[in-house]
Formats: sequence, structure tokens, C-alpha cells
Amino acid sequence: MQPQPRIFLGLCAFAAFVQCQQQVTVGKVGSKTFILLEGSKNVDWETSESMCKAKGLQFAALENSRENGLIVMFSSSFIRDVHVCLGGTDKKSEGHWYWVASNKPLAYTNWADHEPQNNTYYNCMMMAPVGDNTKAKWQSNECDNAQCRPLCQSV
Ligand SMILES: [Ca+2]
Repeated sequence: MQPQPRIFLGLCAFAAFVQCQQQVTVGKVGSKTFILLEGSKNVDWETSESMCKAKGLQFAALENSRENGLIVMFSSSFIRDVHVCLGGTDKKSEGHWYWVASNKPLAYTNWADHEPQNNTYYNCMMMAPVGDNTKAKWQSNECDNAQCRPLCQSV
């Protein structure tokens, strides 16, 4: 059975002019709990990693279809216009993507068509809606492009 995401909007949805942050528990898969750091502003990938660490959390790694499915469901139902930063990168070695939480290469993937764009400008992973906005997939992006909200995990 798929875990159901606990979704609540909170005050940040109404705080367009105030930077606020709250932790939204997306759900749990096995022993791993996914937590979105929601705020009124997008941040870049590097900042996302720092924000997870500052909360004592890891930058999220989606290591199987159940974990990915939970985030896709959450993303599709709640944050259609918000991209989620994921803790995957190939910044150490071009084309060799790994999860920063474990330092392991990606065993499971959910890349969008024509992704990842393997060049030295696109080194950081985010999840974004594709097609009819109901299925989110992974995309490569510039690490310093402030386009997403940090997804963290506790294990
Ligand atoms: Ca790259």
C-alpha cells in the first residue's frame, strides 16, 4: 500500500512577501521520513543541501520506486508549480550521478525524457512536473539556479 502524504498548506502559502519556512512531513517509506522545507521563496540546490543539514537532516535520495512514488504523488497533488530539489548530483565527475546522502551512484532513476543533460552546466537534480502536470520526473539543472524547495530525509 502506498503511503499517503500528509499535506497541509500552512501560513507560508499566504505569506508572499515574508520569507517563512516550515517543515512539511511528506510521508514515510520504510525507515525513511521525507520532509519538505517549504517557504515563500525558491532556493538553489547548494542552499537546499545546507538547509537540510542545518535541520539535522540529509538531502533526500529517492532510492526506489516506492520512495519516488511518494514524492511524485505529493508533488503532483500539492506543488504543481513548485520544483523540489533532490540530493543527486554529478558535480564531482561529469555524467556520474550519485546521492550526496550516501555517496552512492543512482541505482533507481526517474529521469524525464532527454535527461539528465550531461554537460558541466547541469550538475544538480530536481523534480519537476512534466506533460500534463500529473507526473513529476527528475531533471538536471544548474546548481546555483534558485528554482526549488529542499526535500530532506531522516533515516
Ligand atoms: Ca553534469
